[in-house]
Amino acid sequence: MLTIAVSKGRIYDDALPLLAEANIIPIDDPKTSRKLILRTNHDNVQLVIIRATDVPTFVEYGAADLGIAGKDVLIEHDSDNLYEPLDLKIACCKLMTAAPKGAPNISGRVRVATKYIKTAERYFASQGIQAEIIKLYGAMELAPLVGLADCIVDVVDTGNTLRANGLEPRELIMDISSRLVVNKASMKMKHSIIQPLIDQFEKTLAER
Ligand code: PRT
Ligand code: MG
Repeated sequence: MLTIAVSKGRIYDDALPLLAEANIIPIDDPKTSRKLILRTNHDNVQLVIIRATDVPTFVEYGAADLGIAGKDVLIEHDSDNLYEPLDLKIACCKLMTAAPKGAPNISGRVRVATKYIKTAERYFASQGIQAEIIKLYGAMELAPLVGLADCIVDVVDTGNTLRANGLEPRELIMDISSRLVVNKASMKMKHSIIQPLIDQFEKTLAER
């Protein structure tokens, strides 16, 4: 059995065409089904539908052989125990700082709300800025509005969510795309199915 971990939503939507090019077609649709394991057109290939932040964990522990995860999630997960053979160039966005529109840059200690605590810590340290990082699990945009933080670190696509909440993008931390990740043991034991899959993804991406 080959198990592929993906998250519902934008990564799933962008991964479907890639999987289809490799002739992997889910039978169930996560939008209408509550199943967390999706069968595919192959008896020996299944998808597990999990939270985006859990994908590296499933793959690292071998609960899934492969996974698709955002680079934002991977750098925050921060593990050497995963192969990352391919940039799939899907679910692209930017990891940025954002602050209330027009607010002056903070000098001295800055309070930052984010779910990317390790990444934010590293970023502000690299800039020589003293930062107090406040971990949130969602709705980061709210934090500066209610005085919880001076700024946030979050992923931005169109910027509409920032604008709708009176915030503006400030510094680019990193361009983000989703990556294929592979369990190290699976890469060895299931090489004869995983390598052709990687090759097919690569071919599809090259033709795009
Ligand atoms: O939603 P959930 O809490 O389950 O988890 P998640 O937010 O980690 O998962 P999901 O599916 O929303 O995102 C999965 C991956 O998609 C992320 O890890 C990123 O690599 C990537 N990605 C690409 C994005 C976006 N674009 C994006 N726009 N992830 C989140 N967003 C958010 C953004 O922060 C904002 O709140 O979507 C909202 C709309 O963005 P704007 O800028 O277009 O308004
Ligand atoms: Mg989300």
